[in-house]
Amino acid sequence: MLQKLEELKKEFRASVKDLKDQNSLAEFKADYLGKKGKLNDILGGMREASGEVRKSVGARANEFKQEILDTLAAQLTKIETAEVNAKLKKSWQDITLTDDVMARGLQSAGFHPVTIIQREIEDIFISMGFDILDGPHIEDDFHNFEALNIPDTHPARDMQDTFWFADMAHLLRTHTSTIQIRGMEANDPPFKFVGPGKVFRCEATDASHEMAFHQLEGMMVGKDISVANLIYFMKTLLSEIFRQDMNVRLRPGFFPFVEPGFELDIECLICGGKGCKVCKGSGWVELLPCGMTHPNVLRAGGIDPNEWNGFAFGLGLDRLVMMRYHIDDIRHLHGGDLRFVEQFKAY
Ligand code: FA5
Repeated sequence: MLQKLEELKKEFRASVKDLKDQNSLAEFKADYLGKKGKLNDILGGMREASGEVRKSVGARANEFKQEILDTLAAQLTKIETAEVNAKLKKSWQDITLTDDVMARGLQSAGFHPVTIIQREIEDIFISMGFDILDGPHIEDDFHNFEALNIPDTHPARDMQDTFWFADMAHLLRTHTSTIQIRGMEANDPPFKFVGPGKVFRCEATDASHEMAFHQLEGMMVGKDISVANLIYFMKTLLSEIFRQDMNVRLRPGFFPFVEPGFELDIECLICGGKGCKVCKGSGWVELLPCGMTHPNVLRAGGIDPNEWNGFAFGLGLDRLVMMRYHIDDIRHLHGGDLRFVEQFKAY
């Protein structure tokens, strides 16, 4: 048995070097160590052997088994390394050569048109002494509705289709008017600020409606603020942004958080007022709802309405961007098509 074992060892050592891939390695292992393999074949005679022989053959056989396992493991590493090297050799790249992308040159990143216009508007308001405020996307009922004079039972809640969280106490803010409340909570009057940001509504999309879009809120609180102040700031904003004569119209608008409330529309610049899918054939685009802050809202923000008053507005930022760049479908703005966004590099 010992002699057979030695012969098998020799045979193993001679042939293991020739194994070139993982499959033949696995077959080889089964051939030597499998149930019906060569080693067991030799050890089959152990039953009839004396205790002394069993002991010495058993010990040698175990050593040999370990040698087989170690050698195959080392061989496997060799084969794997050779396979990886072969792959690398095939797919190597000369990075000193120009490929298609490199030949076109590195592309410099630009700004999204909503960001461009948002920053321009922020600059306009900063130059008029306004602060810039922010607010959370996830809001509570109080900041989105209650404090804005929209109690639980108020029909105006249906005007804005809301994404509620399962607890029915939190929601994705439906408008940036939440920033009015946060601004009042954080500041003592007099103050004036604008607050841009994303808002969310559960509504069907079309050429001028998105589910996630941008607004820019504005609020001014002081002594004896009037509608004339409000109109002055709205006019300044529009003339700075469009730098052209604009046809605008002011009409009454209902929002529970302002009294009186207005809708400031601009003549549609896509069709020049003739009527198109953006303005739904009316020739006018709803852009800038605004009004004088309702006393209940000031009270909810901790401000005494007998001493202070103010105005607020909520600009539809995406629609302003569409008018400024003559974009005829709001869905281009958030479609993620780089060819679209790349056209707006400036800021
Ligand atoms: C509001 O959200 C009020 N919070 C605005 C406000 C603020 C009024 C302060 C008074 C004082 P409204 O739901 O109309 O109002 O939205 C304001 C603007 O956002 C609209 O004029 C429009 O330009 C834009 N807008 C509304 N819904 C969408 C939409 N689905 N997609 C894109 N823009 C929209």
